[in-house]
Amino acid sequence: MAFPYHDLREFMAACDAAGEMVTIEKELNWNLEVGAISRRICEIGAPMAFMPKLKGYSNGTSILASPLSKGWRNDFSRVSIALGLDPDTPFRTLLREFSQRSANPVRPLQVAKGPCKQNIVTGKDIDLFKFPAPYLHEGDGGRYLNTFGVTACKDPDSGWVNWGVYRHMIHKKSILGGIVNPFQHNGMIYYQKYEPRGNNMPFTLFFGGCPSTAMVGSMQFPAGVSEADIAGGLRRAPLQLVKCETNDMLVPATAEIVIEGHVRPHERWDEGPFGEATGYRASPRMPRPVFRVDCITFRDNPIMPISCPGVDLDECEILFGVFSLTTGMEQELRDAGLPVREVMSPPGLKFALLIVTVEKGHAGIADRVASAVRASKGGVFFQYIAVIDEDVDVTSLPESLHAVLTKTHPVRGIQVMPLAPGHPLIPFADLHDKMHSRGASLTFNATTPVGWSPDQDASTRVSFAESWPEALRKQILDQWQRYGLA
Ligand SMILES: Cc1cc2nc3c(=O)[nH]c(=O)nc-3n(C[C@H](O)[C@H](O)[C@H](O)COP(=O)(O)O)c2cc1C
Ligand SMILES: [Mn+2]
Repeated sequence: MAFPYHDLREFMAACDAAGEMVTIEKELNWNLEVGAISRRICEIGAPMAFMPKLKGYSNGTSILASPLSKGWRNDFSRVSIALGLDPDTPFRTLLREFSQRSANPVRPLQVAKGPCKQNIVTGKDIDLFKFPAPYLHEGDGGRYLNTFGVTACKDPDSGWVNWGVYRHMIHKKSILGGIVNPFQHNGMIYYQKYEPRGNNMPFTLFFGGCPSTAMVGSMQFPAGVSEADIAGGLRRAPLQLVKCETNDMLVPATAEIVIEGHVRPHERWDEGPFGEATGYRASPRMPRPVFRVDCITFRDNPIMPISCPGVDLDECEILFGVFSLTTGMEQELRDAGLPVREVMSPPGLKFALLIVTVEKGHAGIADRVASAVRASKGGVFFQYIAVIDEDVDVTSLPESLHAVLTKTHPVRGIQVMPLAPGHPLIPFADLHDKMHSRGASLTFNATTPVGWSPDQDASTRVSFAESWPEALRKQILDQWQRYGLA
């Protein structure tokens, strides 16, 4: 394993060696076929697919489908490989490793040149259709060139450059459209800094490079924090970045494709709909910002990574929903001084539910946790928050739900927040709510009320680990083979 990876290709080689990549030699159609394969990979936990032969494309371009979406039954082997770890690394270890590395950022190095400059196209020669943008799901509003690229934009006041993964549809040969949410960092920068001042916002969208770049782009870190530094932390070595051709932002020198351009203030074209990471086509075709392309640079034979969202895991859910929200919310709750044990945004639930286990005996703890979650950037995503005071295994959804649904009083244990912040992909939100980033939220209080005595009102969990003396359990485990039950 050549860790840290210098580019997407070295990561592909590592996955190939671990049986986590298949090259599909058959010619595939970018029109629905690529999307269907990519989606099914996520649903059954198959290897990622390298697709070098695409109908109508003989220009050396190819697709890498579902690069990190192996998260089936808590098996995140491709996330492990991306971090240079054993593919069998347990889920909790992986979460801890991710937290620890992202807390130790490494600043990038600027280099003078790189393979991403092997081909440079500007002006009338720009044609986004030269890249095999797939038409992913039936019902999508167009061909989505970007489902796993990283968009960089710069805060004009502080100079902070944000990297984020936000999808883009092709409108025309040199024009993309995308969803720019006001609660995300690209939205904060565009709507609060460029648009009110009447200025164009330069952007750069890149694909490929070390997989840590798309990982950090999919994750949230505090405003002002450069995702490039965190990528350095994840790979434990600085990224090598080169300057763009038409703006002063820096991108990975080994990126496969780099698209530079600008977003005009107040310009909106109809974009979408799209099959989203909530597992629904959830937001209608509507006017959204327009990304005008000024320059494209790319490697010879560029590989375009794609993600095909849907029910039961995808890159957005795994990287953002599970890894980023779980570790980010845990940090925020600890920073708020709350007696938190573990936090989990469970895989498969599309960041609809946040589970928090807490120490026993703290009055009002469920409301305090829920308020802290709501106050944070990530809180926008959770419609349900469950606070539990038992030592449940938060990586087991049945075990967690057992506690939530048995210990929450259906009337007294529920707290509803009718006007909570939300995002436009929440299926139950009406159009007005979607347009105004409004949701609604509910807290399950599955904690034992303070003052309930363990042998009177309170219930005690019953399980092998909790209901027999340790010495007896050890004796039984030691003899298990002899019972003939192994
Ligand atoms: C494949 C994929 C597609 C995504 N698409 C979008 C999107 O279109 N809009 C969006 O706001 N977030 C999208 N996300 C989630 C963001 O990447 C994530 O919230 C990240 O934290 C955003 O970066 P920021 O915190 O710097 O704004 C996507 C994530 C992935 C992995
Ligand atoms: Mn950010």
